[in-house]
Amino acid sequence: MRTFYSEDHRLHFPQAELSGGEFVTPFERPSRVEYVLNRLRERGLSDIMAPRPVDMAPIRTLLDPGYLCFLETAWEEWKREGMAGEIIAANVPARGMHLDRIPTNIDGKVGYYCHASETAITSGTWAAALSSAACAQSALGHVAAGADAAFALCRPPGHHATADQYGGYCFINNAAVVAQMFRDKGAARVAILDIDFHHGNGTQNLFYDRDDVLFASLHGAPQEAYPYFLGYADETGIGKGDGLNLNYPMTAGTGYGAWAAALDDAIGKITAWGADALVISLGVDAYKDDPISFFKLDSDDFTNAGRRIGRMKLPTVFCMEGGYAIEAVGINTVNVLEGFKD
Ligand code: SP5
Ligand code: ZN
Repeated sequence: MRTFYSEDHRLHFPQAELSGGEFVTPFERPSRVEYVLNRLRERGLSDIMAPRPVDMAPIRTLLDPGYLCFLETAWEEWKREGMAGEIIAANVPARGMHLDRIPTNIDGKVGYYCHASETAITSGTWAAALSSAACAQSALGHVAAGADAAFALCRPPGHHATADQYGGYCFINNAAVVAQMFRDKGAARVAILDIDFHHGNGTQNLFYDRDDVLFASLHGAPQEAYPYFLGYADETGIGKGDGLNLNYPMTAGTGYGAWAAALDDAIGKITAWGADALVISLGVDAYKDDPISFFKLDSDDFTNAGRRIGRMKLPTVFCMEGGYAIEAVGINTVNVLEGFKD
């Protein structure tokens, strides 16, 4: 399986994440990707290519123009206002306030376009987010040209980003862009299966009312886990999208038995629906030692999960999402890819 990877991800390296009231080195850090690259090479998956330049057209189709303009210019504006540190949201529109009036002040704009203050923007964030999307697009191109599957080693990740909000370490929803491009290239029904520990709120949101893209997510229950305000089982889609949003929230301590049962249920529904292309939001933070998550998967379980996904025999693009137990991120990610190929 070919991997698409851009070293430009390194341009996104904020120094600070607000976690438990402290500034810590962000969990989502550049070295994550180095562990995955090393493991790919160690296992002989050494077909690793740089992506083609990003294609803005599908990104503009899916995302809000004001949001894209904000991401492109935020750092410059922030600095122009004389802000000393990285961009961190401090004021967000809350209950009882206007949700649709965009401030002119950069601090206000940041709050408008952000949903989670753990995610900082720094000078290279936009360039890195574009390189991440470029990896996803090239992986899609490779599969559209006939490959069974491809792996986009995306960083920063994407599944928490909506049409007009960043957060959860995500800026451009790479998996959603791939799904849209599968559609544009003629796939009638595209399924997105999100196995990251966190609910893929951005992806759900982008396709909630659509009947051409099914979204299924296995994640920590929102009562207990970020993103807290979306991801309940009763969110099933709306309008013609009704029935095509499948949430599998699971409680703290969930192990592979219950997790794999949810995975099989999602796979069964994707198959029954008749998907002709598949996008995997490949987070490995369901791992037992992940520092910010609470499922209990072992490394071997990721191989088994990959095998189950592979049995669908669909053209598949894997987009890297989360996973923060850094040394194990490479092993667990590559285990999914190897299981898929078996
Ligand atoms: C792509 C992805 O996996 N995003 C995850 C975003 C998680 N945001 C919340 C982080 C909360 C960190 N608090 C950690 C406390 C550790 N004791
Ligand atoms: Zn995650």
